[in-house]
Amino acid sequence: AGSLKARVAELIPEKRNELKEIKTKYGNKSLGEVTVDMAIGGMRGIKGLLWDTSILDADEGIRFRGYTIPELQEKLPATIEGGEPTPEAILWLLITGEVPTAAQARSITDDLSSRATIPEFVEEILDRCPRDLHPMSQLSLALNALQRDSIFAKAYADGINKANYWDPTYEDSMNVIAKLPLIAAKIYRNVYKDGKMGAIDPKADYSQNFANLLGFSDNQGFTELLRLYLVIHTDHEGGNVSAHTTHLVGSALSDPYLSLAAGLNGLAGPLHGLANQEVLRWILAMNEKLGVDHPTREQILNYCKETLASGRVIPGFGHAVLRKTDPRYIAQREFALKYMKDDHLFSIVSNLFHIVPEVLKEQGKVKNPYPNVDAHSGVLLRYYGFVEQDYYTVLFGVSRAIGVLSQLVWDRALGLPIERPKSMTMASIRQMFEK
Ligand code: FCX
Repeated sequence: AGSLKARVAELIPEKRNELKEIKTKYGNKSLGEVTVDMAIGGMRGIKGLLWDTSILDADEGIRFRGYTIPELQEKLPATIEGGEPTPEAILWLLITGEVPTAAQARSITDDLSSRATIPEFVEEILDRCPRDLHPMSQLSLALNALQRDSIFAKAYADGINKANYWDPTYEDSMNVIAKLPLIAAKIYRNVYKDGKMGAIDPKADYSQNFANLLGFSDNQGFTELLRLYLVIHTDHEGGNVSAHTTHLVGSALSDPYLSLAAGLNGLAGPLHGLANQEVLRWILAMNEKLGVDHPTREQILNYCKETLASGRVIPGFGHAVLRKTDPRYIAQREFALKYMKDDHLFSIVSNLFHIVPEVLKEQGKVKNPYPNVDAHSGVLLRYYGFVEQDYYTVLFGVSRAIGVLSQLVWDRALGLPIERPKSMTMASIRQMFEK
């Protein structure tokens, strides 16, 4: 099986030509009008980014290099016969655009295992963190500390030719993806358990190693969930906060360590990746307030209305682009129906699926009242005893790294420039339109 890096090197000339052709043929074509509402409203709807690893259709949901999640589950090689696709397989797909063979996916497993070490000083930094420093803050801290080993930063200091920027970017990106489970698991073991952690097993795949490091090695169902989880959270086109930030910071030629750390700080936002933890927190708070384990639909309806009336959002519902139920939610629902159909928290999530959209539609201002990826994930993790919801967004971050770093390699290979949109003052807006 040819190596992933060799395949990338082969693809770069033709992709560079394809981009040149697009610039020549369509460079001066309009992608649509930019209005004042867009400039004020979070750039909603502005087509102003190039991002090849995935694209999001408002009705259909995400396609990873053209494939839907069911197509990934059908076409990508799995570790368990008939089981979930793996992060190694989607990494190959996202970087090359091609479905890997089982041997090619295996070559990624071996390559990542060979890179999976972290310097002692980074372990010591994590060991010094107070337990109440949020796991996402610790993750970003460790990633910035690892930057000392950036191959890109060193190559740039040594005067690397810009035509070769992609190479050290690839090496740093693979190193980061390989090291994230070690850092993430170290944080988990320090904050929630005894601080002790196992070692990488070269015979096990990425997800099994991650499960082992976390301390969930004897749980087949959890490892299969981790495979599905790590695949579906990788990428969600380029405009979401974590992807856009990684791309933006990388456009200044900050190396993959600094770029991803910035992106993960965005993922730690409650309206973005932190919703991953907020959903389960919200459900447990509802049960606690009602003093029940199985709230009735009536009770759930009233709690939703109270949440909105108090000026808070209902986490796990809505989306800036999607206008239908998130296919990443559906994939998790199918996993739950297969592995935990009688779980009581799953029954609450199912009730929310029926109740919340109606409440949000009635309220009238939410553009997408349907559940997103975060509405389901915590309940699945909790079923397997992974109960520490403050940690859930770290899992999201390990997965998202695979998507955004795959694109970062292409940002450099295609020579995308520093990103610098124009800003306006309120006065300059008024002057534009008031004669
Ligand atoms: N509960 C309550 N109000 C909501 C809401 C929700 N789930 N979703 C949107 N709204 C509100 C917005 O707050 C806004 O109110 P405002 O005009 O008073 O400010 C109004 O509805 C219009 O917002 P809308 O255009 O529909 O949504 P945005 O594009 O502004 O924001 C997110 C999209 C996802 C941020 C929004 O739906 C939200 O806050 N959801 C809850 C948090 C969440 O689940 N985030 C995860 C996002 C995603 F899945 C991911 O991380 O990948």
